[in-house]
Amino acid sequence: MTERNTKLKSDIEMLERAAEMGVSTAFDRAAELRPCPIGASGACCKICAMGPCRLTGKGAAEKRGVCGATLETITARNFIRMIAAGAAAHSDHARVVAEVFLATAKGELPGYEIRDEAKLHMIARVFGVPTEGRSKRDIAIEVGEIALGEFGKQEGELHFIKRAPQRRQEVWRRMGVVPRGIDREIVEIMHRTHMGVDQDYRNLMLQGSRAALADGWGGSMIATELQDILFGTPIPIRGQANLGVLKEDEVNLIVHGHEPILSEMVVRAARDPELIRLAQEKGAQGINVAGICCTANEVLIRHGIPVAGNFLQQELAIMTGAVEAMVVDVQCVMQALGEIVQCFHTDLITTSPKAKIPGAVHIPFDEHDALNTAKAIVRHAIENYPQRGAVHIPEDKFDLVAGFSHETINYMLGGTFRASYWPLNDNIINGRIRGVAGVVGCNNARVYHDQVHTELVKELIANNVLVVQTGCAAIACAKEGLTIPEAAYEVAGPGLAEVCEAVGIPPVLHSGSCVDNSRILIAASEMVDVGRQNKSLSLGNDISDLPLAGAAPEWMSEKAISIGHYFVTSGVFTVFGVHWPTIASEEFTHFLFREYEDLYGGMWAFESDSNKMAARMIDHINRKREALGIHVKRERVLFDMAMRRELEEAA
Ligand code: SF4
Ligand code: MSK
Repeated sequence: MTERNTKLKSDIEMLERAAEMGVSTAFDRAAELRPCPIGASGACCKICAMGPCRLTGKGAAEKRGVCGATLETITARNFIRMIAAGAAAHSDHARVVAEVFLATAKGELPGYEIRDEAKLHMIARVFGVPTEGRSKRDIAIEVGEIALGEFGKQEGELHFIKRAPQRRQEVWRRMGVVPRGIDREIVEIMHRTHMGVDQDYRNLMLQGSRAALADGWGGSMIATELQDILFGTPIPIRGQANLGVLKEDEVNLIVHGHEPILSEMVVRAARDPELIRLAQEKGAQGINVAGICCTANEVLIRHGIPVAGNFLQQELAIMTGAVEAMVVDVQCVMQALGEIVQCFHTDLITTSPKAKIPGAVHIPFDEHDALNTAKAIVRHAIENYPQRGAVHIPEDKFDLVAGFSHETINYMLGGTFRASYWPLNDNIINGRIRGVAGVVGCNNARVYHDQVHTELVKELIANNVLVVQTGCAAIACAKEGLTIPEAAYEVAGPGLAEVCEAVGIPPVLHSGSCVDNSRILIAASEMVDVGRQNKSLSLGNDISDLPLAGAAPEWMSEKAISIGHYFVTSGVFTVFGVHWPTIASEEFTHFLFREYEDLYGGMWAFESDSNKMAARMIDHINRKREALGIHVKRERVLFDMAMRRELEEAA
């Protein structure tokens, strides 16, 4: 086997098996199929039949498409179409959650329930829904109706915009980018980028920003909050990650995709005593549910379900020969799975009317009969167990701790009675923690699997930067042992290690799935709010004042561009790896990389090398510290467990 883009032992074992069997994986196809340099740079326009127009070569900046479109217009149109697709994916996921939420509130979906009443009340307050003396049902119905209304709203502002710091809201209003309704902003991108409409890159980017904000502070946030109310707000939970979580003597059922509406029910169905008995009758010891991609994160943070792998391991999980069924819904599911399963007894089960794959068995997921549909899926997997052939499961699996929702971080830092971010601000001000970084996003077969994530994160925590993670990035670091408290002593800098030890958290906090990036927005807003309440703990008046940076080192999906852009537009310096999709236009790229900071306080950057990426993020954090006047370490007593107890006793 020639070298492939991975150094992970378990990947290599599976790739060797694939080579022996003549099975092609994304690692092989990436080696065989060169990416198109024109498309990758954003210089190709194919939005009308006079094209595709490719503005390449020397003097490309002076060239025009057949219609006269410039390189700036073409790169900007391509870029905001990525935002539209990413925002649509997150938001269509959120719409399903809102529909299920509302139907649950009305008592129409017996399998689901309103679990987190405290969060229901909190969201009701944000929506302006009265709670006093009202039943849970009535409050939930009104919350559900408002949430669902956010998608088709034509005027006004999205409700969750109010959760951002006042100063940030003013920036958005000044720029005219406050989203009106989620669907409207996505549709308007598709209209503006149609042939012959908006041909001014600055104007195109206003709509790109509005749609990205409709994702982060709209669709994604609605998905996160309503999922928490339905399935429980995550608290720290132990788990394991990597292909080694698959079991040789149990029925292995993998859940893959994004929406917990399905996976929650599969997890519940797999615990059904009757089905466990059936599995035993078929010769298995039990039923092992494991996850891939963001569905894995959803069931990990709420149930501790093991993670079989991240994006680039979906095919490798099938290659073990130990998977009876892989059940998928939407997003990040490779079409190749439909072919690979033909070499094994594994069934690929699609469940969404929006996502069918040749080679898969389709079992439509019916929310009205959710548990029974999930049981049918589990039964299908069990029936498949006796068909298993030769199995090879890599041994490697790693312990992890996940479930750091914004509420949990609040509680862990501040304690029961005074849950607050103020100890975090305090430790940033006293210099023990240099700043905070959100490292998120996908894997990409064009770079070494997980390596940019893990190297970047190790460098950041060694420099006392607390890292918050979601998505496949979080799984990458879990597999490197960075999401357990012990990582603080082994890898983190002394200041961060001290705080982690005092509070009892890992230096890398796994916060959930891709839609849960909205948790990072709320955490950042809270850090600003703490300073509003207590000036001595102030880290500025806006998210853009915080010593905070973001990165998606191995991004591949359009959702990552939407996420990156809502972070930038929210005031966060954000670095992406792999390649930069507008690089063909110096002028447009300069707009995103430089001028955006003047407009929004946050800007984009590109860096493929993990060390240089870390250096740029740390430089940015240092600049913010300097602007806040906290760059010189101020000696303060560490807010430790004893002090927390004292505070709680006094409260
Ligand atoms: Fe070419 Fe203009 Fe058509 Fe794009 S819109 S394909 S640049 S003619
Ligand atoms: S699953 S979007 S590969 S993070 Fe959310 Fe992973 Fe990226 Fe999909």
